[in-house]
Parts: sequence; C-alpha cells; structure tokens
Amino acid sequence: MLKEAARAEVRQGETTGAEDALKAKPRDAGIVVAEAGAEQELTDGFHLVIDALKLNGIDTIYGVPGIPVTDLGRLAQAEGMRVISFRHEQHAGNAAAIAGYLTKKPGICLTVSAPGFLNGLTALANATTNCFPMIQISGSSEREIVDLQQGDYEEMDQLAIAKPLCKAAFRVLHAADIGIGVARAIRAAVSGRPGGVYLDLPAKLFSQVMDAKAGAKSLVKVIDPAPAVLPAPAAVERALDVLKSAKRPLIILGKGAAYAQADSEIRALVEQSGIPYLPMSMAKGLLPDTHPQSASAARSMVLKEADVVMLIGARLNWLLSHGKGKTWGEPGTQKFIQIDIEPKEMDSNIEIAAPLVGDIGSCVSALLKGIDGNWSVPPVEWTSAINARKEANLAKMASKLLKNSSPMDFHSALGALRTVIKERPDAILVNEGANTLDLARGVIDMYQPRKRLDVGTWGVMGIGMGFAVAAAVETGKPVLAIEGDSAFGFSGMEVETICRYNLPICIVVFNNNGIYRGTDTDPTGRDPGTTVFVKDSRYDKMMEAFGGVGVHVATPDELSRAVNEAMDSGRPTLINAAIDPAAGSESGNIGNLNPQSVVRKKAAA
Ligand code: ADP
Ligand code: TPW
Ligand code: MG
Repeated sequence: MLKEAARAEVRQGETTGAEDALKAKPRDAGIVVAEAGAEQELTDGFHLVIDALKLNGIDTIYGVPGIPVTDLGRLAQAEGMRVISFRHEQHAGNAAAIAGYLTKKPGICLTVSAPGFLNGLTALANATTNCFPMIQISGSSEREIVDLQQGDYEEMDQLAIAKPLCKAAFRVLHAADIGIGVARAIRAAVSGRPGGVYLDLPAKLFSQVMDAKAGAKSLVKVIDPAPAVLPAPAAVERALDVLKSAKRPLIILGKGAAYAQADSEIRALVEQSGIPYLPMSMAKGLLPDTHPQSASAARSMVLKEADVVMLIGARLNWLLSHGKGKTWGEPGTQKFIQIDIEPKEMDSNIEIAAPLVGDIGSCVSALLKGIDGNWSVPPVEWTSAINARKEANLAKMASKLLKNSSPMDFHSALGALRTVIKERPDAILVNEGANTLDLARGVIDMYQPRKRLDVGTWGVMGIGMGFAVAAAVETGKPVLAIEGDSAFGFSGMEVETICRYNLPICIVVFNNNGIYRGTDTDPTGRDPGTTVFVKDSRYDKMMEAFGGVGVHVATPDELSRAVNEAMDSGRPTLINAAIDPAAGSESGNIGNLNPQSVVRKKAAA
C-alpha cells in the first residue's frame, strides 16, 4: 500500500502512469482520485495484482522482466513472492505449466508485450493441450493505440491472438477489476479440464491508483476453485457392468490420473480389482513401475488382446493410436470405459461403451464401492499370459542394460540412470529427446507419483530446463534431466538460470552429435547434414561458464559416478554423456509417423 504523502516514492518503472492517474479526474468507478496532499492510503494496479495472487495462495511467478511488467516482478519479490526470472519466456511458461501440474494451482508466467507474449504463448498452448493449469499474465500496449493500429511500442492485439490457443482469455482495464479478473483466470485454469488461461493487463492498468481499502475489498478469494464433479450413479453402474463382463480387462492410467492426486484411491482400485494396468508416460510411478500388476513390459500384447479397457485420465489420441488400427484388437471386439472430467472427450475417436464423466477421485471412489462386494478378479489365464510376456521382454532388456561399452549406446547409459532413480525414488525425472526420450521411458522405472515430467501430448522439444527449474522450485527435490543433445539445445541457455538460483538440478545430455543420430551428411558435400551438430560438443562447458559443475563421461560407470555426485551435492551439474552417433533410430519409437521420401530412399539404394 502507498501513502499519498509518499507519492514521490511510487515506483514508476518505465511508465509515468502512476503520476498521471493521481492527477486525473475520476474516469471510472472504483478509481479514487487523490487530491494533492491528502493523507489517503492508496494502492495501485501492481500491488493489486500481487495481492490478488497472494490472496489465492499463489506464491511463485515465472517470467521475464521488461516494459510494462518490470516493477510487477520487483514488487512481487519485495512482497515475499518467489520470482524466477528466465532468459526466454517459453521456458518461464513451461515452468509455470508444470508447476500447475505438480501443485494443482495455476502456475503463473509473466511476460512483456508482443514478442515476449508470443514467446510465452507456445508454452500456454502446450499447457492447454496437456491439460496443465497455468495463467500467462502479460503486459500489453495501450488499447487506444493498438485498436487504431497507430504503432505503439510493442503493439499487438494480444487478447485476440491468445484466445484460440488457450482455454480462456481475459483483459482487465480498471484497477478495481483486477481482483475479479485474477479470480476468473484462476477458476478457468483449474476447474473442469485444466488448461492455460491468458490474462491481458495493459500498461496503464499497473499505475492506476485507487483507495487502498476499496482495493482490498475488490479482491476475490476463489472459493472451491476446482469443484468436485460427481459421476451419475447410473453411469457408475454401467461402468461396473462392463468391467464385470470382462475376461481380459486392462486399466490405462494417464497423466490426468496423476494430476488428480487421487493416488490412494487409484492404487486401491487397481489392487482390489486385480486388473492389470498400463501407465502412460507421465502416469509412471502412480503405482511403482515394479508393481506386479504393471503391464508396461507387455504393452503391445495387452492393447491388442484386452476385451475391456478402462481409461483413467488418458485420451485416445495418437499416443494410443486413436483406439484403433493394428495396435488394437479387431474393431468391435474391445469395449472402452472412460473416466474424464471433460464430457466432450467421450467418443472422440471410437465409441465409449461406458463414459464416466467426473473428477477422477470421485469416479474411482464410486467404482471402488462396487468392487468390494462380489467382485471376482480377472481370470488367471489373462494375468499369467501377461506375466509370461513381461518376463520375456524384461530379460531381453536386462542384457542390453548391462553392457559397459564405449562409446555408450542408449541402453548402457540408461542402465546406469535406471539405478540412480531406483536408489533415489523421490528425485524428479525430466526427459526429452527422441531416442533419449523413448528409451528412457521404457528403461527407467518410476516409483512415486508425478516424478516423471516429459514432452507430453505434443511431443514438444524445449520443455527441459523450464520443467526442471519449476520441479526444483516447487518440490525442493533433486531433479535429473535426461536430455537429447538436440532437445537440450532448445532451452540450454537456462543453465544460467539454474546456476543463478542454485537449483539442485543435474542435466545429463545424451550427446550423439545430432537429432536421432549424428551420422547424416549433405549429399552435395557442401554443408553439414541437416540433422547433425558440431561433433563431440562440450555441453558441460556451458554449465561451467556460469559456475556450475561440468563433467564429460564416456562409460556407464563414469556416468553413474558423476550423477550420484551431483545428486549428493545438490549443485547445478551438466554431464555430457558421449553416445555412439550411430546408435539411435530415426524419430525414436515413432518412426511410423515420419513420412519418408520413397524417391530419396531409392536413390540412396
Ligand atoms: P496421457 O497423455 O497421459 O494419455 P492425456 O493428457 O491424454 O493423458 O489425458 C488426460 C485427461 O485427463 C484429459 O482428457 C483431462 O480432461 C483429464 N483430466 C485431467 N484432470 C482430471 C481430473 N481431475 N479428473 C478427471 N479427468 C481429468
Ligand atoms: C518444438 C521435432 C522431435 S525429437 C527432436 C526434434 C527436433 C530431437 C531429437 O534429437 P535429440 O534426441 O534430442 O538429440 P536423440 O536421442 O534421438 O538424438 N521442434 C519442436 N518439437 C519437436 N518435437 C521437434 C521440433 C523433434
Ligand atoms: Mg541426439
């Protein structure tokens, strides 16, 4: 709060708006004009935004400073909020998104106008796609000038641009509406299917001044921001009937199930029903991957052979081959039950026999009631067939993991990291790349919920450092980021941020000299191949440049020693792990989605 007498100390940042507002005639309801010299307690737009966030339990902002939000960051820090300044907005946005996923409170990303806004927008769109709750708060230029297209500093109609890319978008023009604007943004982000929300705050708003008491009254503490959504009893009955009819049932857990934080209910459902389950990538660890009912190591088999599939917080998108095609059984032979808070998700790709619309905690609890009584566990033919397949596949993998080769291939390097996570199950694993992603997902068992953070629904590169920073900030746990060398490059500059905030993050760059492989060449001989990088780059030196620890390793033993040292010390560390440039395959596990030129292949043959 500001005292009128102390008006001269009002921070002006890069605007003179505060002074203007004090002199102005009352234009709008709620803005109290202070006559010069009056002893009135005042507040301004900056403080109201901060107070509104704090009132709603939001204590961290991820962003990049600049006009018109520089002072917002400063003041937020002064008011006790954690403000994490990044080197690029996309990474701040990714940090906010994953903070939202981890905490169920919207993560906040703060950006400057036009270019900064656009840099953050990729993360906002990605958050929406992944159902992560976040709010991008962006400063913007003045409406009067933007709407007449008169060429303001960083002019852009940001609200219009954000709208199609997020779940909801709002603009606040009057200081007295900041409370309600922030409240709407919070509720929109976390209620129902979570997602990204855009909040547009034009520069002038920040320096608008109003009576402090009226300002405090204008704030809104959102009551029950994400209300429970109870499934209809008939829908629960229907789902139970379908489930009971199954001979070869399967549960698929998605990241919505991990987000819901209904961990004990989900575990009870799996264990009391005896149904084998398959975790999607970020649902790994919801139950430990070593759980006897996990069907991960028999994935292709269970997807093809299950007769009833219950999806819990997982969509039938490309990651599950849309519920049809050769990944699945004969059309019409498999029935689906789907638990989701978003009714529109049902029948998105194929018919859902038993849609169960509600929040996962409520739906799973309702199902559990139907499972204690006369429930019979799935036939032993089904579970033992799965176990046999699992054992065979795990044995095949085990021998690959033990090789102590130099140069390392993906498996031998991942074998070392698998042990690290086994011994440190509370560490958070961030993972991106192609081979580095797909193979790590299969090799590294997770033991606790919400410990695996990765490229999600879009398979987007660049989430690495933003996710790692937020994971460390929000949980205080050590973070291990396993990064393809290409993937790392998208957010690599944030190693400075990691060093600046001295975060317990250990980055392992799987350096195979390129995207998928390091062996491509330019057929004309003029330039480097399109998928390769400078050979044997020393990414470890980047970390050293900012005062962190850089290590170069060539064997699994060296790798495991270096990671353990980093995790013990908690110091920012980057381990450059040399991987055989010829070891990877094009597009990792999703080569089938990669159109390749038949003509080029013929010519090469
Ligand atoms: P995955 O990629 O792991 O398969 P998706 O992102 O495709 O997971 O699916 C997550 C689903 O979870 C979304 O359809 C979303 O609506 C749903 N969801 C998110 N939170 C909840 C919740 N609390 N209750 C019910 N459904 C939820
Ligand atoms: C924003 C396309 C998918 S995977 C990948 C790219 C560029 C990098 C793979 O190389 P990396 O991994 O990380 O070295 P590895 O182990 O196989 O060598 N731009 C965005 N997102 C995506 N997904 C791409 C490009 C892509
Ligand atoms: Mg690579």
